[in-house]
Amino acid sequence: MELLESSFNKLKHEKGQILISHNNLTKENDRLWKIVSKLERDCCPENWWKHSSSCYFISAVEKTWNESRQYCREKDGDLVIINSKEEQEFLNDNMKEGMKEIWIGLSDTDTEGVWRWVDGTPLTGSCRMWRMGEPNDSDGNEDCAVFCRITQSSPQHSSIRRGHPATLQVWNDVPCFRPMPFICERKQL
Ligand code: 2F8
Ligand code: CA
Repeated sequence: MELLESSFNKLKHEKGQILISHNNLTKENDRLWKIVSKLERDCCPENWWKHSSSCYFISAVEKTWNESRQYCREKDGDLVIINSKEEQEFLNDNMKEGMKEIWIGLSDTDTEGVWRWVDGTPLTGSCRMWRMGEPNDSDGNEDCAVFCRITQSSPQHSSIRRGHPATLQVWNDVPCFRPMPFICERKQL
């Protein structure tokens, strides 16, 4: 009887210890999840750039517009949506030397002449940055938009560097099936 009682007390004590450990581990688990979720909010994946509240990826390979979009979506992003001239300048500055044209998340595939971003929002007045004469749907076959990188030899280059009002009118419509590099954007949580 005494032996049973002593075993019971021992087990009761062990149960208490286990409950305390369990509580401590639960607290530690919560603390670590908070760190993980902060890191997910603040960090971008490897080879992506953080800017403002987004992560950006500029591809080295070339794909059609649809394939590019699929690639970005597989990485929890989409082709880039450009909301400001400042974002446009950031992208231009981060494109690699030698890159001329690069896909952005803008197309008029659904309705000719109605340009929409990949999230379905229509292209609005203040942020339309078409090159002069574009979009022209050349040969009736241009439904996807590219960003034409401004280089030192571009006519816009000197005025940008002198800090003139933005002359970043650099979008063009081209055939969606052309292989091009592309820019993905992933909004941070
Ligand atoms: O490659 C298609 C592209 O060809 C020309 O630009 C190099 C056209 N520009 C003009 O006609 C001024 C683009 O509109 C056309 O998309
Ligand atoms: Ca065009």
